[in-house]
Amino acid sequence: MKQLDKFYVNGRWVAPAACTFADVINPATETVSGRIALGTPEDVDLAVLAARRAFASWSESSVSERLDLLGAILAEYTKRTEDLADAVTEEMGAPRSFAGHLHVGLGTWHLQAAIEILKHFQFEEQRGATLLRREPIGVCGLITPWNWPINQVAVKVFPALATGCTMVLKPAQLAPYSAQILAEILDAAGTPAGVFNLVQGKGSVIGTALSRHPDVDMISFTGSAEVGVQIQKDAAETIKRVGLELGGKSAWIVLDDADLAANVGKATGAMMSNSGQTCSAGSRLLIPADRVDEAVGVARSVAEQVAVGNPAGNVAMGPVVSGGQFDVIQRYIAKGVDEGATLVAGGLGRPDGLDSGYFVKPTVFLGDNSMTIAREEIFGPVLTMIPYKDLDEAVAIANDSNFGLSGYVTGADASEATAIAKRIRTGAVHVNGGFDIMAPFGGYKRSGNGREWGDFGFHEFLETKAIVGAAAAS
Ligand code: TAP
Repeated sequence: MKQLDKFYVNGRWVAPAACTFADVINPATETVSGRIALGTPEDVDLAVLAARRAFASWSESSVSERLDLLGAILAEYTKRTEDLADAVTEEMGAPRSFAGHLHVGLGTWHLQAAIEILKHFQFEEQRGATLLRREPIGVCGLITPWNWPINQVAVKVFPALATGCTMVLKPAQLAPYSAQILAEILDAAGTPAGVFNLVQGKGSVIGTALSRHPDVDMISFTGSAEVGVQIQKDAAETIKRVGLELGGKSAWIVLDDADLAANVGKATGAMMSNSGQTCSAGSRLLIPADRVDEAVGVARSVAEQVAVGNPAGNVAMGPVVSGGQFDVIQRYIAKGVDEGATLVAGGLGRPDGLDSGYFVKPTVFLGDNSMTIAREEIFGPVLTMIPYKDLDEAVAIANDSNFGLSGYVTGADASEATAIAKRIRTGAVHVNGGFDIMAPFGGYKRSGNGREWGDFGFHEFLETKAIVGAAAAS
């Protein structure tokens, strides 16, 4: 039983201001795996004060000092990868091998990317008579969700460190373990006191206190649109920058060619990974109307073969994160049936043989884009297949969404797929499974306003200063 009863503030593990605790539930067993202390606004004040004091020197640190620190963090992170993977499996239920390779792997890759970018990043640039300087924005409040707990923390903490910012991290209550280990890693790497601070607790308390805090210069938030709206309201009074990475309802367009069956299979499998709890998941699968039967047959067969079970074992899909999330997903599945969508695979209830744990059946519907299951983010292993008559209609359906996070186009002709990708109004489109750790990640429309990953992630944490008429560097 884990006991997280200290916060990391000003380079030390300190007792919280008040002694209130919350249980952490293992979603595979529904049993209590540990307890975390719940912070108060007083804890936030101390952490922000530490970050403010540390900003004076860290913002002036040299690139080589920051590279030394990031290198030391990479060494410590590498030592703790097994612990991190165990933590992710325990806190949010990702299969252990998947947690190790992808959840923890993404943290390594983002850290390596930050190091490479920092080596060459132009913090100063002479443009005519003006010296442009990119300066750290200041003290940052980082608020993260539970679904990719290390990745979401990594894409904020590493660029913030690299650009000379100081920070207070508030991870999701449901997934506190991996963030706590990350704080231990930063401590072991010798992060200067106050540069990184961690306060655990409720979003409505810690998140609100950070968003409203007069001495926090920026909030970087990943999570739901509803909370994103609230944070913007809370931050408005102090005019702080608010970076938002929100939800999605991304379309995956399968082109009408010889690769159709293989691509429907890939899209269905991808939807079920991480139990469908991925903001950029291709949760609307757009298929040619005259090949519906073939596509439905492939999707059914793939969904029915997904091995669901104890994430410690050799499974493709573990549980969803919590009882609350399980109930939300069940309601969406019921709504899909009520609204007349055809159930292709899965459905209500747990998979056969699983009587406890928050396990959901890999579920596929055939429906249309007006249905709730096509319009709202379910955040579970539920795929909605939608037929299209021609490519103009496919693009129109893809763009007919309040969200604009991601998109996918797969087909034999990469040029044709790329031309379609250009017409989709989202922050990213993946052609034939393309993946790039340096590519910017973020959304159009209600999917947010920022761009993380790669050098775009650095710009999130920088202010631009113009020194007009600056003396040329000697
Ligand atoms: P949320 O409920 O929005 O929670 C995200 C974080 O915000 C948590 O740490 C939460 O704390 C905190 N929070 C809650 N209320 C707050 C408030 N009033 N002020 C400040 N912070 C507050 O999201 P979730 O359920 O954890 O994650 C799922 C959502 O995140 C989905 O919509 C998903 O699409 C989105 N997401 C987006 C992306 C990108 S990059 N676009 C990536 C991953 C996830 P508690 O832990 O106490 O609730």
